Amino acid sequence: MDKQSVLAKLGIDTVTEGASHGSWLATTGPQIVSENPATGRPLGALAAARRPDGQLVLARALERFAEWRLRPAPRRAELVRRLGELLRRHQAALGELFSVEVGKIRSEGLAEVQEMIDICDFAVGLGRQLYGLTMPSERPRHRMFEQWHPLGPVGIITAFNVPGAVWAWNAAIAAVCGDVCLWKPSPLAPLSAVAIQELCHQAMHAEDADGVFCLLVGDADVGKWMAEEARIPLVSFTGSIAVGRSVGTTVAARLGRAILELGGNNAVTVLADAPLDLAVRGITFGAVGTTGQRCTSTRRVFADRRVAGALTERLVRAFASVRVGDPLEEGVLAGPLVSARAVERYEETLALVRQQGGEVLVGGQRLDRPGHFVAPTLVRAPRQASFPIAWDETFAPIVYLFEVESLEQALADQNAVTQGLSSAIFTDSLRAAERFLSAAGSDCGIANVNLGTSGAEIGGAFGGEKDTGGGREAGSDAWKAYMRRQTCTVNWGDELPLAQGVDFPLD
Ligand code: UN1
Repeated sequence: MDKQSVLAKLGIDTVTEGASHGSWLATTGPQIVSENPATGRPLGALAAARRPDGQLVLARALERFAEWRLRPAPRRAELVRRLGELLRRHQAALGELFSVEVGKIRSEGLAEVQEMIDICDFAVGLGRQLYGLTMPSERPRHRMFEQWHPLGPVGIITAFNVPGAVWAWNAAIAAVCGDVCLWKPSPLAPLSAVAIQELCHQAMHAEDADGVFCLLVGDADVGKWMAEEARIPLVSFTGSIAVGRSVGTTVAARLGRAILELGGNNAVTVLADAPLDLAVRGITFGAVGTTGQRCTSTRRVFADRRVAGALTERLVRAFASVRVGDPLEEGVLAGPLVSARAVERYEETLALVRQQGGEVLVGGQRLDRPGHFVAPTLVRAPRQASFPIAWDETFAPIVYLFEVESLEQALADQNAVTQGLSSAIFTDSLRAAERFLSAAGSDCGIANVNLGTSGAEIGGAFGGEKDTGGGREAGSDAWKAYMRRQTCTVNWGDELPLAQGVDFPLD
């Protein structure tokens, strides 16, 4: 698929600028080149935004915020509904652009746009559900309640692997909550961000809402500025644990808020009574989907020794049957990794796997063709305690298969790592499933029974514990992070009774 035709379908002639507050700004930073990972060839280039561009965009966003926060939430939601409509209209073209720019297969590109549409729909409904509670006051003739107000500009920093949906989880909710957004996408996916920003312009301009959605395509320094900038009360960061730790501490030092969605090291436990068909499909999709580059991708499998042999055999067959190739080609299930560096990391990881006693059962090498292709890889691993490589997340389709004696051992090993994003168990035992979901079970933000670790729906709150950062985005009550809570008490009587019965006589 030629880039020109994908962008043309989205109504974009040329891409040159990397920043927008509703209109494009002439940025002057170094060139950011977007590359098609399936060919290694450039797709386009634009001038990066720098700190001064950020300052300018923030100033305009703050002006918009002063007005936007006073529009009724259902009216704000109406504009998010329009954005959802535009995403529906351009679903195929935008999905293709995701495929061309980051290498996900067509179905996953389309699904990502679907996820953006879904969160817009969710946010539209939320526009009439930003509920606060009313509490009984202990004082006579007093009314006590809480209300939720818009927070201000939200900094959204996203990763290459989900070039649109993670922005949408944050931006659609933030906009309905009355906030304005400054988005720094991954420099590996700038064209996708530009295309989405263009749709934002179309949704917002006619209703005089430019500046609700702003874009800053820049390098790490722009992200650092967002973390430091006191006028950005909330920074939502998706990326590595190392960078997230630095963003989190920088934001905390100025007493700002951060939503951190960092690395996972997601495990599937397969018990002896597991429905094996489901387990094989769930593990294979979890490992190979998005070429192993989701934060929810399956990295570790703990198989009860009674079923390990049969499971291994079936996984070897499933992995070997996965067609790797051009992500837009029919029948291909795994596209390329995102960059040459990602292929190097895959190879470095496999060298350590072999050094540490892992046995590659299928895959284990890069493919001899242009672009950044690698084979989905299944590794038979020794005990996790003596296999340190399994404690780190490698963003590639590599799965470690461990044999365990019991559910207890699987749980202990699953939870032993520092990350805590997603987890799953395959079993027909109600008691085992409930044990897994109990307070003494999986310690992850996501815990599934008889389905894999990846592919969460937007209706739930998404995020994880421990080094995954503790943030929650998307559905459930994640919206509360994007607003400020105000507790209010109104005295409608003629006296001033004090709480807790304090007596304070004044003549
Ligand atoms: C991510 O990789 O950062 O649950 C998010 C999933 C997707 C989101 C992935 N809905 O796999």
